[in-house]
Amino acid sequence: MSRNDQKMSKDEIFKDTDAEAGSFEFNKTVADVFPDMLRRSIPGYDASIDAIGALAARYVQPGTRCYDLGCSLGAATIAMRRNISVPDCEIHAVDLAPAMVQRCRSEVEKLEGTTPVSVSLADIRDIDINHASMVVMNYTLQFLPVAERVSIISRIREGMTEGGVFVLSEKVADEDPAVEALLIDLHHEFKRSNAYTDLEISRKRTALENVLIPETIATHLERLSEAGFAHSGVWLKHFNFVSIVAIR
Ligand code: GEK
Repeated sequence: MSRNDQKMSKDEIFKDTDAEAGSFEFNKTVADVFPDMLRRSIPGYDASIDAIGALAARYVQPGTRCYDLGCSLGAATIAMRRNISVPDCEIHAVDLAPAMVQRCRSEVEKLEGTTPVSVSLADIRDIDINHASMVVMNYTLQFLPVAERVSIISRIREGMTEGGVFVLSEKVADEDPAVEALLIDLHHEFKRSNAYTDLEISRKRTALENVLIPETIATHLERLSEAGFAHSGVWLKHFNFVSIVAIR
């Protein structure tokens, strides 16, 4: 399956739903429309997946593991698998949502290639990370409690091989309130241009409140440095969405 082959059912979740329906959940309804939702909602999403492929070709070391943490339907897993050019690697994809894991497994089964892939239903906070030359958290850390983020990043760094790469993509907040307001506005304009209505945008925003908690770029870079990553930097920024690369 490629990005372009993924079944693209249209995301209309917040079109008819009552605004008071509750917090956002990664359930079957979301899984069914997920590729469409991500592409119409996250500026830079496709670029992040392309870069994960390019980084896999460059950084994955023979005989090591690759992790896709918060894999959803496996777009990053598929990008890694297509681009790993060294022998004896394994890819471990992990997600907490049963609907995501079920669909991810069926997408992975369709893949050709030699690198074995396991898809696990698990909480990122409970898994072991060992001998990893590549770890991806593509728009996932933002859903974990802020207080637990430092220990997750430290465990990732500890489980990585020397010279391994960590890709961290996130929605971020800006320190400057005026810039923050502008970036939110530009993001909403991006969504309107992708055929979401104002009502859908505002309902989704309410549903994500206290579920998706963005931090500043400075906070992410400081945390990576404190966790012991030798190098880190933003390689992609589109409005209030970034992708950071860190090297152990
Ligand atoms: C992509 N990376 O297409 N443990 C495991 N999974 C979790 C946890 C947790 N504690 N919390 C949330 N998730 C994908 C996109 S989506 C991004 C990632 C978005 C999972 C959750 O179930 C969902 O599948 C994923 O993280 C976030 O590149 O929806 O904006």
